[in-house]
Amino acid sequence: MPIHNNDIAEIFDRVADLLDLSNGDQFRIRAYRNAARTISSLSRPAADMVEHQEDLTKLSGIGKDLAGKIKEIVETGSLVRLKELESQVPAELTALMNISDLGPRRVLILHNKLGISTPEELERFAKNGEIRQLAGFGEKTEQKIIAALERQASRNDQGRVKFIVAEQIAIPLLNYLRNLKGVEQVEAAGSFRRKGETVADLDIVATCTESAKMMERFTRYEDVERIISKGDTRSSVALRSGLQVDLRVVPPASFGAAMHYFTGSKAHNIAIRKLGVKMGLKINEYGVFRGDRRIAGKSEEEVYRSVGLPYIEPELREDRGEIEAARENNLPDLVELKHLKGDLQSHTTATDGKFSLEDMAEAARERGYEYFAITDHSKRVYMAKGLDSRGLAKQIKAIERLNGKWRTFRILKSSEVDILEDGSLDLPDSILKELDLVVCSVHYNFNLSRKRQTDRILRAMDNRYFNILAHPTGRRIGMREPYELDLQRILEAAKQNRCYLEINAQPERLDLAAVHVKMAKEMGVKLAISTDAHSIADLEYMRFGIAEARRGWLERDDVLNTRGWNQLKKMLQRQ
Ligand code: DGT
Ligand code: CA
Ligand code: CA
Ligand code: ZN
Repeated sequence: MPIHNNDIAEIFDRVADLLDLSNGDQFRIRAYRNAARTISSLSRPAADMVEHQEDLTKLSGIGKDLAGKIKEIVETGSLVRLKELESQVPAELTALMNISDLGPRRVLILHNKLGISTPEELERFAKNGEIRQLAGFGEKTEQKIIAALERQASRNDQGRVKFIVAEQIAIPLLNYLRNLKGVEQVEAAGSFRRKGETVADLDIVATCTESAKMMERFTRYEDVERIISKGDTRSSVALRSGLQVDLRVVPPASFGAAMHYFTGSKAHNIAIRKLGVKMGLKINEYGVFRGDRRIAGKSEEEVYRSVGLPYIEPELREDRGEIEAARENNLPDLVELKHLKGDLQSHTTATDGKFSLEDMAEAARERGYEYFAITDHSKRVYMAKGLDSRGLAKQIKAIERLNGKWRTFRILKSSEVDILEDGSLDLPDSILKELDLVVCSVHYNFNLSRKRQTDRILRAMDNRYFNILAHPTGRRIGMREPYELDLQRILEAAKQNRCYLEINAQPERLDLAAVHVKMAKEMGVKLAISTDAHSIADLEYMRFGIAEARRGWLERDDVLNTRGWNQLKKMLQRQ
């Protein structure tokens, strides 16, 4: 395996970290860090220099000792000094240092003050809001820690990342590229543009007057760990996060064709190409051709027009009927974020949320919502300190008091009631009848057979106060498979009982998934899009729910919470 400059830099940085953790000499620590910086910004491989026996001490910040260590790394692939240190410092703490933004000093503080030594412990303390209370660790740091932990957890074995992770990586990269000299258009294509639940790699299409220079700058982007290939019009890199990025620079006359081609999906492309063949057209990433003549390619609209179709939104491009619908001029007019009038699932400090009732409500109001359901957990969910009837009654009182404050906004009295194993609800009707809205969900006994799981939920739906089935399949992307369930029967029962299902917008849930969303629509069951927010920041998740809804063909009218309160209220009355 060739030793990249980055590998050497990483080893030096790690030595510095470990020296820091063990209270090492600050001078040595700085020397290692400087050396790491020097090596990582070398324009040619240090391995080459070693091979040609060049004098490494000519490099800034590299003395005899460090030159010897570089040689050692290049020749053996590792460093004895690093191994020594790794055996001296608590091994588990080094795992914490790999979590972004946690330098050795902070790891030591976390270890000494809170006894944290594993990522699991770190997550627990972060989620409990205990880290922000340490000196020098504000709430921002805590949120960063949680995000970093989730980024790690979300990378499943096929190397796909959740959409939100891809987004965090893609947006700064796109901005970086857009600011380069000569760059005209830069857009993400591929599964990322289709808002796939997970993304394997990023595909970027650009036009630029100086394409070779753009490639040069692209491959030097600070997050690049490895250059996989580099050419004048196409390059691929692997980022530190593990995500691969493909960049293609195309002539402006081909931009639309390239966007269409690289947005995919592959199945959609093939279907469009077939349509073209029937009309005597050749369609590829350079354009639409009749013989040798390019008849379209500048924009995607042109490409679609050339085969007699209106523009098809990226979220629909899965060859699941969109081409037929386009041909019949019957494409859905997809729901948008701005259509939503409220959020129908959220939690507060009364259970496992991070903000008070007042703060959550105020944040929802500031988003322009007309209503906002507070759905704290019920008592069975003891991990979240779920509320019993008395606790909920108290919250109802508090909500009624607060609701007096506003004219154009209201908090909906609600609960996320646990569906018990036998299908009964975790709270009695006597309290459910006091609520504006009852959201029900499964949190335990995931392993029941398909029949028992289905019967359990059907029975719950028989309760006349049941309104919305939340996170209906229980999946967590890359972490937990959905439980066994006959969704068809659930949807039939929902339709019959005037119940609804949820699209939970949490980026690792997205539950219902798009194909099931489409199934619900076809069966005439309306869906709620809810963030299940546990903090104010989580209210932002709504756009992921909207993306899933759009991937499932939903229009404004198919979504429960696009309605104003007066209409919604009627829809929540079962008889
Ligand atoms: P991913 O990366 O697995 O999350 O999903 P995509 O859809 O981004 O797939 P990717 O990166 O392999 O390819 C990007 C797009 O390029 C894909 O959506 C459609 C197009 N494409 C790739 N291979 C083919 C192919 O063999 N035929 C056609 N027609 N299009 C292809
Ligand atoms: Ca891709
Ligand atoms: Ca790709
Ligand atoms: Zn829940």
